[in-house]
Amino acid sequence: MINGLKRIDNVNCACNFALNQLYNYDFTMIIWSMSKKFFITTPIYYSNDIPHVGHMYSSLICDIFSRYKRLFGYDVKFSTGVDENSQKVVQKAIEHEMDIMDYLDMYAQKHKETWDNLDMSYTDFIRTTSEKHKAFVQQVLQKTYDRGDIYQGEYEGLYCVGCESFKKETDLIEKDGKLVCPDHLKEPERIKEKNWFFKLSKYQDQLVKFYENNPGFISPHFRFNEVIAFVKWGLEDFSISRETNKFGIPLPFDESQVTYVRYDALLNYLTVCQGGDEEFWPGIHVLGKDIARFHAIYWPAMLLSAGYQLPQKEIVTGFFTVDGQKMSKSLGNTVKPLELVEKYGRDAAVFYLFYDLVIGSDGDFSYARLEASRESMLSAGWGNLVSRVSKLADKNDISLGKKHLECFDLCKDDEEECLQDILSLTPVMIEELLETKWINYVLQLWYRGVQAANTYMQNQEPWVKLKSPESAQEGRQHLEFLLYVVKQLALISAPFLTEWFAKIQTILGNDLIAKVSTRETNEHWRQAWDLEEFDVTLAPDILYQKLEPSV
Ligand code: ME8
Repeated sequence: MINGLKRIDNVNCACNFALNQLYNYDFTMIIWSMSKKFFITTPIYYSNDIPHVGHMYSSLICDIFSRYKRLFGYDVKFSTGVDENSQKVVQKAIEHEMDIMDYLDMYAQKHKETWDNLDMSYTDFIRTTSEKHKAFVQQVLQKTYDRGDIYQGEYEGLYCVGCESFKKETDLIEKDGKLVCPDHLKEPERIKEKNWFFKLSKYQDQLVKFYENNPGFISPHFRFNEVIAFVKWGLEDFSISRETNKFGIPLPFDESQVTYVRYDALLNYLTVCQGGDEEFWPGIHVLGKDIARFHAIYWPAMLLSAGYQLPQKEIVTGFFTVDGQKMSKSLGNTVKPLELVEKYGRDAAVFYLFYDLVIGSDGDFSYARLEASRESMLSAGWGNLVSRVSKLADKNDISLGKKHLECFDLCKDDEEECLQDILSLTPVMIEELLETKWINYVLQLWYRGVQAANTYMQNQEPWVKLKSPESAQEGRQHLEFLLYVVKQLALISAPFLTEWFAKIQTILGNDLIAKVSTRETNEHWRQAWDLEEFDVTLAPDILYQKLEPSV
């Protein structure tokens, strides 16, 4: 027994890949479950363009966790937003001959529209030009200054606007005889100005101690090791203000300078908790590997200085290429979320991203694999199962779904045994799987269940049994059982296949199942999960239209 959570000791697990490593507990994750508040954040994205599929991926991780957590009874706060006090955003506005605030308003709106079209269940959308954020940042700056952790110095160095950070020559690569930023392939600007600095070096030992005491702080673990090695190598203080830029938040102790993205952006995570939501902090951050040091070193040090608790966990995602190439505007291969949704549907895009790409590793986004997974796994696998079961049951006037135990006993081959394991899961076990094994794993387990259910249907042939009076009763039992299986699989899929889950709610026509929502904390999902016998008023429908062949 761990803190009241039942260990899954007696699961008869035929499905090796699924459950046999549950004992590799990630204790920090389990600790989240003890509080009934759950707070998760995306990075705030630069508002100089519309979001691309990399942004969509980070945001979806938060969305899926949030939806599951609501089902498990948590009060969820999921925040996202835009990073606006940025030199590159200002430069873009000038290039477009637009007023800076008009430009920022336009992109904030486009970001919101993208997330709304993707049905993201965020609760907070922060803009760092908001008065609330500015006031909070100034308050933290003053606290940090009063502690003696901010001092004035002269900075001379190279600044990459694309990265919004200072660079050392050793960070650069050679291109056409010039030293350029490896990510933006542009020469950084040489800057000499008076800046205010944050005493990062003062926190080196405290950070190392914190990492040692919180081995689950960063996932995946190899990123954690990179961060620790970097900190042990020695930390340098970093500049938090700019003298020459005027777009940012004025320092309360020196109005001639503004603080900007490198300092203010991180504070967005606390701004959203001010004014009533303080108890949600500390939260969990999802972020890309490009900003891992920023989040895992600068941010905890800033919090230590200002006297706040450190984040619970940081989930660092890898980067993906597109059909083997770096995703970039100049190559014209940027994958736009709204185009994906329009062509393939939201749920097919989500399923592909989490079935094919492992959180934390670099991966390759492939249109061909997305199409294949949509057609063969979702359409021919899940869609076919729901459609065949509901049509056949409807045709034979079946109005009940039931967990017939005798049907369990018929599951003989390996695949069908996997179905038994999935049907034996409890909500607590699903929550543990999600937290220890993550979304990819739950998705894969779910898909094994879909395959197993199709195999069961194929082996038992209820449509044949229904035709003869001697076996008709057995045929009806199979269909009632399969309706129960469809219900359980649909409930597992509710947080990631949101559109299709809504369709299945209509197809099944049961009052309690119809009430399940992943957008608000409610008990209906647990109650629906526990239903072993339930009425249905079937309204069969097609889940997935076949895609037009691509040209
Ligand atoms: O860095 N593959 O904003 P940003 C996967 N404003 N994910 C990707 C990706 C790729 N190829 N490219 C980007 C910023 N991402 C700052 C953050 S937070 C306080 C400030 C994702 O618009 C990934 O999550 O450049 C990465 O961290 C984020 O987009 C960077 O977004």
